[in-house]
Amino acid sequence: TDWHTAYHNYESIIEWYKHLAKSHPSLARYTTIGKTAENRDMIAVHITASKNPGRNKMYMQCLIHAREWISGSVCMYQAHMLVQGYGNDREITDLLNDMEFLIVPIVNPDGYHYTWSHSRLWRKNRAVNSNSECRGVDLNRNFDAGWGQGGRTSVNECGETYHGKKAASELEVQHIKKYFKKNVPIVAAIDFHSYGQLILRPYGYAKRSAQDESTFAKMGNEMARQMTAAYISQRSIDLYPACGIASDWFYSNEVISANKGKRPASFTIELRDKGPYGFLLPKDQIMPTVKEVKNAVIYLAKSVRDAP
Ligand code: 0X9
Ligand code: ZN
Repeated sequence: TDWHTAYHNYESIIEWYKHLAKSHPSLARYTTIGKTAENRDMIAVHITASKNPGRNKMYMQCLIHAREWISGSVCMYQAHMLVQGYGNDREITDLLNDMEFLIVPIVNPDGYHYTWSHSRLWRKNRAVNSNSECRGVDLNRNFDAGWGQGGRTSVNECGETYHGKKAASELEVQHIKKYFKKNVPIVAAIDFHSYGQLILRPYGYAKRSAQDESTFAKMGNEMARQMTAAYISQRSIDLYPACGIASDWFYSNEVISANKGKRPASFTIELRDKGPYGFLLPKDQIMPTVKEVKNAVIYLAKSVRDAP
């Protein structure tokens, strides 16, 4: 549809999700999960046809990095395809009958707003840092998963990857953590970024392999295969080491113990492209990108649902 051939600002995206929930009351539920420093809402949308999705919950988040606009399009399209597919598409109907999809479409509202109003290539949130002129914390360095342990991260407030004063110092990270733990058990999680066309699995901060390495490798490889354009599946750290990232936290002991011992399949997906346009991905690549992601999402959902 027309909606998925352009990028949309913070306010339009929020209105779109409100409308989605309103027009599909039996499938979609809109909630707010907290406020940002600039008083914007962080929202979540839950999509299911089941009264009791039990252990089958899959989480997706978008726009933790403000400038990665295609990520926002991907969450919107997945929500759209799920509600439209129910009753029309056999596979999606089956999925929604026993699974719940939890979507946080804009993890970084203040940063995203800033990319529309002031600076297209802003990455971090817009926190005021004490003792510095420079604003913003990289939310994908602020989670407590190896926080502050080096790799591609910055202790400098002015850096693009500034990790914050301490782990989970940022409101956005606090809200995501609280929300995630409140909604356990969650069996799969995807954090959407751009760019590079990569399917990344834990860990990002540690050289050791995840306990589920062989399962995650298989899932990652299959997601890559499901996507029509060339995506590469690898461990996060083999791209470069980075600590405090969201997808490592989704796979952390803190989550696993809240999750009754169940370890979520957790991925970071770097969307299109491989460089020519980078963060400024042209509108005509929105549809092909969101559709290839749909195949990966459906595959991962089925594979965690059917897991023993
Ligand atoms: O650096 C990041 O936060 C992610 N890449 S981005 O260009 N979207 O900023 C990748 C994080 C993946 N984890 C590791 N490479 N360790
Ligand atoms: Zn990113």
